[in-house]
Amino acid sequence: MSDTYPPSNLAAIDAAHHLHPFSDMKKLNAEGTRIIERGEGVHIFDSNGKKYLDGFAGLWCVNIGYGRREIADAVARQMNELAYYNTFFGTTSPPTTLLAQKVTSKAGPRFNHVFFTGSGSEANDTWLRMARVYWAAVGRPEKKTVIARRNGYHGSTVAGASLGGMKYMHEQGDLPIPGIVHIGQPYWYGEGGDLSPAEFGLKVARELEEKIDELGEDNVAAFVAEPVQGAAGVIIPPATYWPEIDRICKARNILLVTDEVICGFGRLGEWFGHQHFGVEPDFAPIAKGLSSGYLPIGGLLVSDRIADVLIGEVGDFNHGFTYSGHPVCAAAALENLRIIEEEKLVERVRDDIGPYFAQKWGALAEHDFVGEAQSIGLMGGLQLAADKKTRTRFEKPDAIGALVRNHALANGLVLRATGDRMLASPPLVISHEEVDEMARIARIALDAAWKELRG
Ligand code: PXG
Repeated sequence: MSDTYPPSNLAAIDAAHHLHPFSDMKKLNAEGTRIIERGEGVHIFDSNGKKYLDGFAGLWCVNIGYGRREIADAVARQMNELAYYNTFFGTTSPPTTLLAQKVTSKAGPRFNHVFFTGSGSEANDTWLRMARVYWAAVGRPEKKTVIARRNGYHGSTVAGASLGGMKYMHEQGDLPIPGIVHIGQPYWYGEGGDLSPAEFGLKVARELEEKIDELGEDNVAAFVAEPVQGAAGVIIPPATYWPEIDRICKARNILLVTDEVICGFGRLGEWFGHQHFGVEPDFAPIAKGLSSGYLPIGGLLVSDRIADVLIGEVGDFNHGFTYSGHPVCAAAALENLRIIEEEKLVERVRDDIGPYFAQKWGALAEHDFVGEAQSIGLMGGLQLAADKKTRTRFEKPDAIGALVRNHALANGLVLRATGDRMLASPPLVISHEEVDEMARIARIALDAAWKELRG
């Protein structure tokens, strides 16, 4: 039990007072929450002392692993020096400004500015407004509509959830808001039918062109997508997809937004996902791996095309958050980026642990239960299938994913389930032996679930 927070009845207190995100509270309260007390490297420990390999890096974010003293020290130093100051009225703090320099230096020549936020959702809200401000400033105020994707995830604020394409989110709270429309996702396994992945990639990319035609190019501000869909199930687009999207956005003068909240900071073996796919976005929301989740901080990378107009023509952009550029969060992020650089974690994902993970995760495709096992960098998606030969899916996908996840958990591995897909996104510091361990437990979980289902 934690010495700092001693009550032994935390689960009861939690049930009485705490509403959890994306949770059926009646069910959760009946089952009781798991209380996670400690983290070290790629492992977390619950209040019963049970150890788990965290194959999900918290929530896609703990890129440098748990328990890094350097971050705690940097945070304590900054808190003692200056715990808070804002960036609104002509002020900044040293770590905030240095973080702006550092993070833009990793994003390639087109990005020289960042707008800080407290989260990925706020970063998405920020570009939605900034894109419309940009088009108005260049004399195209009618370019307002944004095209996003079915099953995209861009956060939980009103704009974030509207940009996202999760039906179960739109159903709550009267979303999406006007001015946001959705096209298909490059999910070949589930939706590609008889087309080859390459053909399907082109087909769904061209839905963007069709939607632009339908709306009128003069009315469309931007297209937003995650380089690889995360929450939807680690959906890795066919190789034909991104080059076609990039071509269409350029040809039709539509801003391209790559939401890098998950893919940024080494997850795909490059600093940012758009670099992996070789596309040229105008905006890139960031969060998660920016601080490895040690403190909440996000931001919006703003390309020169936009920044030049914003700075040169717009004047005040009437937008910002109390915690935009929070000095302590910035100090944590700065130290996190120093660690990623010093330990060459991005290169490690590209050249060493990413390929090793691909081998071990990919081998899970041999299982009777697994239709497809794909990965990119340290992001893995496992498609469960009722009949892998015919790509037939289970009738109750949520139940199947939850079954595998629960068996993994019981055996000491955290994986996330999205419907009938199992998701992995371990810390970038994971060792080869720990990848072996992940694959070993995943296989045990698949076997146990298979036995439960098929006897
Ligand atoms: N964009 C992307 C691509 C994300 O994955 C956000 C924006 C929003 O970031 P904030 O910091 O506002 O949460 C995210 C967040 C899941 C899950 O179940 C994924 C996220 C958040 C919560 C749950 O996979 N991603």
